[in-house]
Amino acid sequence: MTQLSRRKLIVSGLAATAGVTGLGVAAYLADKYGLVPPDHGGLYGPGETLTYATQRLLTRHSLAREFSRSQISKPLPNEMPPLRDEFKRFEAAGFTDWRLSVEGLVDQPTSFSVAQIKSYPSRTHITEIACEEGWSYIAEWIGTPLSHVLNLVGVQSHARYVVYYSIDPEWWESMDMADALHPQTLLAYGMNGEELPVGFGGPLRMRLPRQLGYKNVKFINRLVITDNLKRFGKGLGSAAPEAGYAWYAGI
Ligand SMILES: Nc1nc2c(c(=O)[nH]1)N[C@H]1C(S)=C(S)[C@@H](COP(=O)(O)O)O[C@H]1N2
Ligand SMILES: [Mo]
Repeated sequence: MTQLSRRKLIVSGLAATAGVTGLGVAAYLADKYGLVPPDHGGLYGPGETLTYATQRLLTRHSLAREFSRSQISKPLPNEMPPLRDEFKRFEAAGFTDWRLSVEGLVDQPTSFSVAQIKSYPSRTHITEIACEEGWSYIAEWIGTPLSHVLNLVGVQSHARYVVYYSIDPEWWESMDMADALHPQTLLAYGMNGEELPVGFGGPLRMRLPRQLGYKNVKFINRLVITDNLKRFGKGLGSAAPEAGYAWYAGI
């Protein structure tokens, strides 16, 4: 079944349940469950709202597809050019000074070294990373579940989003708590059995296989937990919608 027809089916099912029809469903459900994405653009960002609301209601606990070792892509595409001087200084020191600061609606704002992150329980998964431009590859990722770090700092009960920043100021994103607490969402530090190469976001990268490539921000050094995305950037939830892409890029 195509994505679209599946979505139609879901919507008509939800419409029957809710006792309303058509696009009214999106507005009704989004309003009822607080599922309006930050880039909804008023009443008629119905496409964004519909995608986000239906995915959240129906697939909140589902896992991204995992693959077998034999399906890992080789050679890997898309190496990145080296970064700016600030990054190179961290790289030259083996990232011993790299910190991930976690702040906002948490009981204990904390700054973690990469070594600390690596000392926590890890998870691996062999998953596909898909760019919005159409290419993708499969790799084995290892990292600390984001949920583990959120538990350590004590996320407050009214928190709704995790905003995450790259050292590269153009790159920042946010995700809701359903994705932040999802077991496959990793603070990734390794790939295909090795240290995460700089080209793929080392020393630390957000890896959330249930969303498109651009949500998988590389070189992350800061997390801010919040209940409202309005005061971040242009208030659309991330840099992506500012450039015309959806805030919620679920796959
Ligand atoms: N800091 C940073 N993170 C980034 C990007 C970037 O240019 N800088 N590109 C994004 C995009 S558009 C995609 S598709 C993926 C690509 O991941 P890859 O390099 O592992 O292929 O990284 C995302 N994370
Ligand atoms: Mo991308």
